[in-house]
Amino acid sequence: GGEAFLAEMREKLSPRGDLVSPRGRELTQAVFGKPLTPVEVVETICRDVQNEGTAALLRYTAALDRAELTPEALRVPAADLAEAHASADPEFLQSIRNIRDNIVEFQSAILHQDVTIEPKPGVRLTQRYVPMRRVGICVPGGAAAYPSTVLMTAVPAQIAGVDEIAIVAPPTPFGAYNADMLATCHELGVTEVYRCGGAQAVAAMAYGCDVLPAVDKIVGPGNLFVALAKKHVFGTVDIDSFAGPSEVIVIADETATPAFVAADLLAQAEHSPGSAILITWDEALIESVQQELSKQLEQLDRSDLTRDALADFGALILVRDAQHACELTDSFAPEHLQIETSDPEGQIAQIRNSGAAFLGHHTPVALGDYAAGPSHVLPTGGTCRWAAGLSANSFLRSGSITQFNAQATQAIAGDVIRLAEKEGLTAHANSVSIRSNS
Ligand code: HSO
Ligand code: ZN
Repeated sequence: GGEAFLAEMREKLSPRGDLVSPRGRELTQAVFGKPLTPVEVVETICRDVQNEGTAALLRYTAALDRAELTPEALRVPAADLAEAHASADPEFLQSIRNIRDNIVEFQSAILHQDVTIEPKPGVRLTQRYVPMRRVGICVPGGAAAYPSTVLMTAVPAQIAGVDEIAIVAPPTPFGAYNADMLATCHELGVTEVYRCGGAQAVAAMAYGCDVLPAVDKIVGPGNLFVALAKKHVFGTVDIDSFAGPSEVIVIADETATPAFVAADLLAQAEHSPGSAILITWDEALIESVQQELSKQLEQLDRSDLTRDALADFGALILVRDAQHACELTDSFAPEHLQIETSDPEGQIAQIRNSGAAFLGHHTPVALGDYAAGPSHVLPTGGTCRWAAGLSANSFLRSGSITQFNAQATQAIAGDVIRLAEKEGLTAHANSVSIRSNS
């Protein structure tokens, strides 16, 4: 049934760093002199960038991204950012400002606030949140340009109060040479943008080099190599998540509009690879959605890629009832969940696991991708069982602050000393008794 099918789909969607594809064999043979798995490629690149800095970053940018850059050309000049902004479509810039306002409003509202309690006289306990000093953001530039990713990562970091934000984007027309992406950076006041991508950019941000000072945390989407590199450098820096292809589960019933449901599935498949799964207990809906899919596919710019993604990672699943739909969804733990039924609130209450949920007939995922306010950087691959989507809080770290006065220390001394003695740590015990006996 559905359970086994979805488990198989999970498997198929999970990023594999341990396999050499035919194309990978050819490419790694040419660049590294022998066939390497993606994990081996990333380990090699990260080690070289750590040891050699800028020289290795430039070498891999030339070999893998086919861009011969000087050290000076790695950073996008301020004049280029200003120029992209000056020549941008005013309506585009107005949309960027509107969206930024939406993100600011939501992210400010959810930002953690310091908490202080005085549980006993003379005891002050605080959990405080401090922004990270410097963060790095990966913006993709392979298959499409993503000014929206700049918004959905940089604005939450700004709301958190991060001092320095560095953006890396591959030196491509969809990446660091994309005027819309650069104009968005300028509009948001992001001045540090670098023309590099892939594992080499992640390594440069983690270890730092002459042209690109090290960051404290690396966030943002990317291909398999970016994801593996983030995993590799985790521990030296923090990362947001290990991300795979984008996914949606749409739960729909007889109240759903087939054309809407099909449009939502296609929007996800368009990410190619993107996984789009419909779960319904209305048999007629499967049929009508199928018809809409074929009809709408014809009209899409990326119809071939989208059709392939649907064939590989798409599914229309018929279940017994709403409860069955919720159980299946929960076990799949989708990045995006869309509920187009008569009772979306009732169903979301039954589902623990989803990265981001979109309720009702008028809330396509695209609203969240582009404009609503929560970030579109979300846990994929079932990791929303334990990971959260990116938010302003992702750029804070918490720390505790404890302060006791003499009386309060005296009052708690007996318990501390008893435990310290149990552990055989007499210096610990002494550091308390020396105060409480005086
Ligand atoms: N759905 C993607 C984000 C995105 N969609 C960007 C369009 N542009 C991952 O949540
Ligand atoms: Zn999307």
